[in-house]
Amino acid sequence: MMRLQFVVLYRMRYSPNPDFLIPAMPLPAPTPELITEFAANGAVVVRGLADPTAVAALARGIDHNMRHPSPRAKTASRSDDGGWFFEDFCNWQHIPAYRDFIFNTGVAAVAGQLMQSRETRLYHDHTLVKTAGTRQRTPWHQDQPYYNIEGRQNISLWLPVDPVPREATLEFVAGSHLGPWLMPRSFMDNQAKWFPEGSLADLPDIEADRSAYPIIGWALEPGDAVFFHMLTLHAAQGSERLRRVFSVRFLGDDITHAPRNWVTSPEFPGLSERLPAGAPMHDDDLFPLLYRAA
Ligand SMILES: O=C(O)CCC(=O)C(=O)O
Repeated sequence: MMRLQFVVLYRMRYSPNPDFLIPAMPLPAPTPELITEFAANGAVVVRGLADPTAVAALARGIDHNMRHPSPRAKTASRSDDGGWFFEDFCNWQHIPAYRDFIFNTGVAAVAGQLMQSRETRLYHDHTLVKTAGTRQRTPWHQDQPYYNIEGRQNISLWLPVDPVPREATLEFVAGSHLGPWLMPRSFMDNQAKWFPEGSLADLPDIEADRSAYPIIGWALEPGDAVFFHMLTLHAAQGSERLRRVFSVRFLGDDITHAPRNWVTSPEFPGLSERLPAGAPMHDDDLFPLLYRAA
C-alpha cells in the first residue's frame, strides 16, 4: 500500500510542471566528443548547464538546507577552521528546489548520455558548502568505495551556485576511473571506517608530487557543472570565498546493490533488508527513474 501511494504521489508531483520553482529546462545533448572525453578522463565540464533561474532557486535551497540541516548533515571541517565545510545528503524529498532541478530539467538526460546508459536513476543529492575562509581541504579520494553500489555506469554532477576560481575548484586525476578501487578513509582523521584496513591499496600521495599526475580542473561560473565518474580520484582545496555546491549522483543500467557490513556514506537505512545484494537499483522506489533514452 505504502509503495503504491508513493508511486502515485511521485507521478503527480514529479512530472515536468511549469509551476515548479525551476521551470522545465531541456538541455542540449552532449556532443560525441564530450562523451568520448568523459569515457577517457572520467571528468568533463559543461558550461552554463543551469540557467540563472535554476541557479537562484538552488542557492535558496542550499541556504535553507544550511539553516535546517537533516539528521544526515555533517561538518567536515575542524572547530578551529576559519570557515565551515558543511555537507548534507538525500534531501530531494524535502527541498523543492533540489527536487525540481533533478526532476524538472534535462540534467538526467545529459548524465545518461555521458555515461552511455539507456536509463538514468537518481542515487542521491549531496550539498557541499565551504564558507568564506574554510581551510579544510577535501583530500584526494574516489566516491564509489564509500557507497553501496557496484557497476561502472555511474556519474556525479557537481554544480556551484557561486563563482569558483581555479584554485578552489574540484580537481580530478584524468583516467583514474579506469584504475582500481582505492582505500576510502575519513577526511579529517584518515581512518579506514569502510573497507577493512589492508583490503584495498592506499592512495598515492598525489599532493606531494602533483606534476606526476594528469590533474585537470576548471574555474567555474554559477551554473557551470562538472560531471565525473564515481571512481575518478578528486580533491579540492579550501576556499577563501563562499563556495556553495549542489551535487547529484546518478545510476545507470549496470548498477546493482552492494550491501556493506559498515555504514556507507550516505547511509540508506533499511535498504539491505528489502533489496538483496546484486539486485538492480530499479527494484527500489528510493532510486526513481529520471530518464530513459528513446
Ligand atoms: O566539494 C568538495 O570540496 C568535495 C566534493 C566531493 O568530494 C564530491 O562531490 O564527491
